[in-house]
Amino acid sequence: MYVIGTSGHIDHGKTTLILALTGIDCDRLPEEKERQMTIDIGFASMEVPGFGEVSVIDVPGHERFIRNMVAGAWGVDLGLLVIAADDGWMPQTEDHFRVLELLGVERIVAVISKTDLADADTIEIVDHDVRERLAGTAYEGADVVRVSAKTGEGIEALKRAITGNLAKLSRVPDNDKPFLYIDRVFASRGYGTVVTGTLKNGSVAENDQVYIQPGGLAGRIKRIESHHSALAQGSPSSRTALNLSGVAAQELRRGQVLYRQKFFTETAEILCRVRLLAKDREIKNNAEIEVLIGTAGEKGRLIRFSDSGDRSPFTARIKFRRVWYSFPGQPFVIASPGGFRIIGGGMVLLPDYDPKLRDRMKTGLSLFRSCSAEELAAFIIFTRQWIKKQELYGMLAQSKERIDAMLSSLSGGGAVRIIGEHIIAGDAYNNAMGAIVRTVKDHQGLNAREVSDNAGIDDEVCRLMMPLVQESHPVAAREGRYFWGEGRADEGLSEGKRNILEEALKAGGGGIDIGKTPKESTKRDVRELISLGLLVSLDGTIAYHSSVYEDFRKRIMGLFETREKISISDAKQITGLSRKYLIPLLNRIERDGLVRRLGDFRIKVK
Ligand SMILES: Nc1nc2c(ncn2[C@@H]2O[C@H](COP(=O)(O)OP(=O)(O)O)[C@@H](O)[C@H]2O)c(=O)[nH]1
Ligand SMILES: [Mg+2]
Repeated sequence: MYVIGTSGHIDHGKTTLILALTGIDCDRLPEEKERQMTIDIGFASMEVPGFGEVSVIDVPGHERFIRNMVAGAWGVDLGLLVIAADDGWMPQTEDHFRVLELLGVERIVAVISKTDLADADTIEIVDHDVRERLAGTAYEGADVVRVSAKTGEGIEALKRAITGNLAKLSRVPDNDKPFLYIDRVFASRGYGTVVTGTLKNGSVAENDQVYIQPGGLAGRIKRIESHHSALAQGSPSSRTALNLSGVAAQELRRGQVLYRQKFFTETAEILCRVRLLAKDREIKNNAEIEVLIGTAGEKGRLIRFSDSGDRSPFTARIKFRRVWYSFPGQPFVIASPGGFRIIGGGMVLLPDYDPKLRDRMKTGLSLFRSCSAEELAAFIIFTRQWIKKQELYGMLAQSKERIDAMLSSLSGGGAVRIIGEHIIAGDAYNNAMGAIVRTVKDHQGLNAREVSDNAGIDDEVCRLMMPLVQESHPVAAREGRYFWGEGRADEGLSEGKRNILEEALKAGGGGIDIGKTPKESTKRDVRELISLGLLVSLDGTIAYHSSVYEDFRKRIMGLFETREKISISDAKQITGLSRKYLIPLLNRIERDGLVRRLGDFRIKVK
């Protein structure tokens, strides 16, 4: 489902246009009737062929009601930017247009309204002006439709443009993490507490347990309505009314966010990307601002993060007066305190600004090109250096599957390493590896905890990395304590051992067969070389030089780039080994935990 929303200067005919499109008068408040002016957001819906019932939101154009305008415009999929033919593009048209862009509204249709009040030449000039203003923005080339709500001229053409533009929208994301910013609260006689809002990012069902912040409230969904029909399930991107049990209407208000599973971070300070509307909307460092996000608004101070000069966009911290809730990638609008003037807007990069990570953040900013979800994930992992998968799932608005896909793409590019349930930034992994190796070298016989303390690395990460350290370095483990071996292959080994290594290297895939060696001392040397990690034992008797083993292992694991599972003959082809060596080699790779058997095939262990 999709949500359409109007925007534009006051008196340009937005509310009248919605009446003409839907038959619904959105100016429902007595004060709105009296002053003939939209003060609060209004709601309607229309049947669009092929799309069913589409929600329509009307917003106030008056600059005094910016908060309400943003509360209506967030979550809109298709914007109708209304420009009166007799008045042209006005300051509020410009502001609203920029707000749509800042909030990431995907498409717009520009509507030249009140064509009955202007002559053909004037309409032509306005049309030309509108197209020119759209050029070079996210909405370049948007449809421009001329209508008169009074005569009905152009209304059918507008309906067709709406259908055409809805068809071009990308699919509404369903990340199974639904949320709804509350815009209205009722205490209904028959039902109890009812909240309304635009449902995004997932579906909700009857009986779902939901949480509401700020306030730390929890409730259960008793009944779901959309456009006055009861539904068993609420779908994303539609106006939704939720009848809740377990929360009283008095505890609820516009600006609270309702969600099912946690991915909003409670925060008093964020790191964000800020874009100013225009040069004259400069924000002084440390200035008081008001941040409008969803239907919420909160005051705070904006502090420039890096010396980006006067250029916009720039990176900044926002310190809020009170804690509130956000997620990476969430768009917002910045207004002057009191919400009288729109200054700019931006996007949350990190919902929990931590001064200790300042240097990592600074360096990590270079990861951003388009501020995609994947870049945001990479940035979080980079600044934290490591994070548990579970924590990342609870921080991002994407589904677990999407996050896993992003992680595998990031790990494919080397930006992150995934070890079990941990995700480690690529550079942090290398540094940790270096620190562990230095520590083990300098202090013989430390246990894992002591290694992590000495290396200054998280205990759990260190424990996870030890087997990987051992794989690539001569580190032996005895009874939970780590020992640096006699050195690398080229250092300090006895002549006998060096000869064995040389022989093993020359033998390549033939390896060396301990069973064929009569000499006890050679057998002992081989066993020691194995414990140093310089030789790799395939089975009881065959051992490979570690670099030979590495080479075969890489070739075999490389097969998984083009297939899900590999057969013996696949492995045979890529290694050129006979079964005699190939089977023990595959068994060794299996013991290393990289593959497992599935019938006659080997599949990759994730
Ligand atoms: N002549 C004419 N007047 C219109 C038209 N559309 C709206 N109006 C009038 O313009 C005024 C403002 O309209 P309204 O819909 O409240 O504008 P909004 O502030 O953008 O919502 C009202 O008096 C409307 O009757 C139109 O197409 N033709
Ligand atoms: Mg209006």
